[in-house]
Amino acid sequence: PYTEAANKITDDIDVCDVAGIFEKLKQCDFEMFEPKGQQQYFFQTLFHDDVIEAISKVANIAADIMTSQTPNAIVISGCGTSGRVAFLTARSLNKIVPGEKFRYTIAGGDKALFTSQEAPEDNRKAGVNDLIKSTIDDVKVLYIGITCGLSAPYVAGQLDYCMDNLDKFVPVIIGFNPVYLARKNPIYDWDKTFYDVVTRLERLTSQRKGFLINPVLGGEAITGSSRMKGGSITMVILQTIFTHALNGVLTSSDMTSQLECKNLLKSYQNTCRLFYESSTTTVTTLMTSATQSLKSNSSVYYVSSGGSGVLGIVDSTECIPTYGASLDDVRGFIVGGYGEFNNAEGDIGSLGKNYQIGCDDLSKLLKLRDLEHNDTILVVAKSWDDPVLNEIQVEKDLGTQLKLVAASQSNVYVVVIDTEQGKREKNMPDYVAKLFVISIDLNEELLSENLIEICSKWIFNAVSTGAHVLIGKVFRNYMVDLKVSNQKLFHRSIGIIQRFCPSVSEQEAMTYLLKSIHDVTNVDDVMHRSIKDHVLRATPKDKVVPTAIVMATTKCDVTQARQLLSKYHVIRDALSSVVTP
Ligand code: F1P
Repeated sequence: PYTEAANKITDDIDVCDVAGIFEKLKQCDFEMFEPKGQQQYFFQTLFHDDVIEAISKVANIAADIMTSQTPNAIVISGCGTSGRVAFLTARSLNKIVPGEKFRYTIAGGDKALFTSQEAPEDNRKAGVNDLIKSTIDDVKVLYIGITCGLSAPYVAGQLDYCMDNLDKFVPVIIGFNPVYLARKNPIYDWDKTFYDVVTRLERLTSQRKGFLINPVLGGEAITGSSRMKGGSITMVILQTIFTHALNGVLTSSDMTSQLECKNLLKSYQNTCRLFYESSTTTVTTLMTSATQSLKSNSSVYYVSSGGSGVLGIVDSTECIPTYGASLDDVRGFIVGGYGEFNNAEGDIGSLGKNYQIGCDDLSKLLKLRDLEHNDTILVVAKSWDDPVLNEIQVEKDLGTQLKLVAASQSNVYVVVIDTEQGKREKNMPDYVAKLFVISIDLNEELLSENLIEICSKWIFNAVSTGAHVLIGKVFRNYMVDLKVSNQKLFHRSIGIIQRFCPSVSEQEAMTYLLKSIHDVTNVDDVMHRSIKDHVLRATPKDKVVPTAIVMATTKCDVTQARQLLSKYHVIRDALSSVVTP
């Protein structure tokens, strides 16, 4: 699948310096709008007529629901980053559309907004139950399921349920593979695969009873890391649908409607270009600082307000399963905490520190931190009026703490993304190491908040990706130290092992993976177990895939492989010692 394919642009990202990494991330993100390489000749991309037509049709249905008086709803749903983007979208639209019509469901519930909960992604029954629960009182529901890889069982279950109940649901799927590359692996406890379900949807599209929005984006910068381009284009598509719906789509003809959608999409493309043209120094400085922090066992903290606050939290959440990062390496905080976050289950801060997301939580955390730490604190503001800029003034609790940590080794950076060139209203507190202003000159009143928000996502994604690459968590452009925490990641791991040991078959690669997961030299006793069992055992374990790669390349046993890895601090160094170029 294209979402799991390695991208040629980032082949050697692991040996690049900050400037090189920034350049590659930029080229990869540009591909969201204009993919390079062979796929553009075979598959539809974002600006393909069919994609734009589907977006415009879905916007029409959304507009109907948004203006109707009957109890109708729009449910946006997904797993991991896709579910978090669903939440972000529902959250911001409920603020402007009366009637709380927007809902979200995410595999694993609200816990999954803050920490990775990948096992529930494989649970299609939980998907159905969550959907039924959130739409029990509704007459008509626009269901938008997001799964970048066209793969998540949680979404497959919901989609199938919608198609069984077409009198109530209009199903829409957003993903980034052609249908024939949808996942064909069996889904636990079911006789259908994702492929089966999405081909059923494809048949409905000709009758306009369902919609499929699946442009190809080109491979992710870090192979399979759909939190990056996948998450960004999901935001672009959802925001285009709903902005267009809010713009009064119902009064326009099909042609005009499609043209308007195209223009909205072009605004994002334009913003992406402007952002990358004006942010080189900002992002490379931040990447360097974040790298220093992670190298010295310190942390990277993001602080923002509103949607950018949510996006900072979303970015940090994915670092753990993607890079084997610790819970403390990268964390996000939002001005106003849960009061502002506005998730369905409310304040779940009592579940542990990773669910504590307010500025007061950060402030408490910094108070307890010894001054030896070399943290990077990144404050991203969406304008000079952004409340986060008040929050960091020294007379406030957080500001006072930041001043203290800045006096030691920690670095506090402020980025203001501004749409008005040259407008500077606030003086920064003295402790701020550097203020960056990214000016995005936009003529898009209505979209400007969304466009700035997505720029903050690109900043967070680039900083966390760059820093993890620079501390050696990536080998070539593969996330070799991923957590093997669900079916998709189990299969991705087999692919990664084969990538570095091309001589081993898929079956052999799986054998090495199982040896690593179960710590055995002979897999006879574990082979018959289900993938679900393997995943359960693998989830809490460290260095599962690197261990399997070492075994596969050197033909050693699991103990020897672990011994070799323990000699190295850096995964990349360990693997380059055994993998021949
Ligand atoms: C959902 C997801 C990703 C995450 C990881 C596990 O993927 O949670 O967001 O990064 O790859 O899967 P998808 O269903 O959107 O393809």
